[in-house]
Amino acid sequence: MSLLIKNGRVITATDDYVADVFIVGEKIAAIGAGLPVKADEEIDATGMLIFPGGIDPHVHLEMPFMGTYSSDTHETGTRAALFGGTTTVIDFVLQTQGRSLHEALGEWNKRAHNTTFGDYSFHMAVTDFNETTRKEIKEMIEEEGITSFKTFMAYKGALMIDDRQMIGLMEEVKKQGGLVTVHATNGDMIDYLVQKNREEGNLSPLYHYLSQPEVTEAEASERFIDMLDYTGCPGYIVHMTCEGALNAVRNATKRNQHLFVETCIQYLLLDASLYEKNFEGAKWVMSPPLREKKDQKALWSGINQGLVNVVATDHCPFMWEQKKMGEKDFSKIPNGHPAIENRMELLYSEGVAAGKITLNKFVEVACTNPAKIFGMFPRKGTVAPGSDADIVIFDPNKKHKLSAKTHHMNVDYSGYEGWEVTGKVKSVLLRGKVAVDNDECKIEKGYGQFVKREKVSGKI
Ligand code: DUC
Ligand code: ZN
Ligand code: ZN
Repeated sequence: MSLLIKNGRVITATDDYVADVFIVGEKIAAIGAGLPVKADEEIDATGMLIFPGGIDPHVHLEMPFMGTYSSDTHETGTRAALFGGTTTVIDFVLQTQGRSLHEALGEWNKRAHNTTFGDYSFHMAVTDFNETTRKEIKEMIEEEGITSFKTFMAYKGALMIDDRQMIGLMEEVKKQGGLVTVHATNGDMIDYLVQKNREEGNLSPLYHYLSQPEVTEAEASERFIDMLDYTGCPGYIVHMTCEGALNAVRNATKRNQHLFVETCIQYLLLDASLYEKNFEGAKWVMSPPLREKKDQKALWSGINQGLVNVVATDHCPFMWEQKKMGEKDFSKIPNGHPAIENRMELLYSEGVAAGKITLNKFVEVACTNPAKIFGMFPRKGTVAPGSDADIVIFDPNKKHKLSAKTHHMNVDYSGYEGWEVTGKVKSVLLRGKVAVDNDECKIEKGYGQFVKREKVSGKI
């Protein structure tokens, strides 16, 4: 089966030109102006942008968390992702404390195998680092193609590891050719502030925000970066939200550290004033919380300065009934926010169309860098001969509104209800197949494949 996408404006992290893209089977076979080829099917992409399928390296699908499960499964989440131009996601396997990494992987494999629409991979979240876990790191990397290991410096008593375990894990991961990723906030400080607010009867969503001040993130980020420097392990800080944490990264650049930084679309666009809406603020209860306008500015600058490498989502949706578990106590509101479907269009609209970042930067942070950092490049993350034909055909001028009434995520509200965005996904190809076309899904559940990843170099 072959397909010719004619006359689109091809955007990669470095290039911008009008050409035809010729696809044979699952791969891109050739790119050039007026390609003299005959294909089984043709798509006219005149006036459209052609960019690589988005890669969201931070999603939680059917995640057991805070006494419930995130409401998008691997099936519904990867399908919604495709509608929004994201063709590959990286979900998190969570080790249960006292159990092995293999046991956890077995559970997640059962959930994702033959159920996904889009391609996917896993990070392994290490919540209990001990001698058994140490031995499993090499097997995860070499046999399973899972090369990134997530750690939590917060969620005390559930997911958090201490600095002793962190150093041990970094040493082992470095030795085996992987990457340590981190939720970098100070778990003990947050625990203290949460308890204090509860005792004082401060129970509304606003106190979720006030229990995680900027210093809790800046301190943990700096500590993580120092431990990385000491061990020489490559690292990646997930969902960075604030100026204080970014300043710690700036210092690391002076030491030429192998450090990558991710922010999420919500931290670029939304701010903490949303927590003043009484219980409606629960829609944006996530950790870390939304911050201030000055932090948004710092993050956009960080993207342009190359300090922030990736824009992801931390997609972790909960139905409104689930959010209501914390109606009387903010600390019981399941943490998380839906965005897997909205990331690419929001970043294009508020980033590129609004003049904050270039088209090339958009592709770099949403597609290419996640592929490079996590060992999937050049198979994923670019439009080039030999790469998987994961392609978005995008109408840059079409305006539309985001709403829970029209989105495909399995969640009954939108964090962006009524937002008008410029630019819309028209069609999406996944490994050569049209997966979405004009708001219709064209593939079946189970088409998505697990992506085994390469060892990481710590450089991009
Ligand atoms: N933060 C969230 O808001 N949800 C899932 C996990 C996390 O770290
Ligand atoms: Zn986190
Ligand atoms: Zn997360």
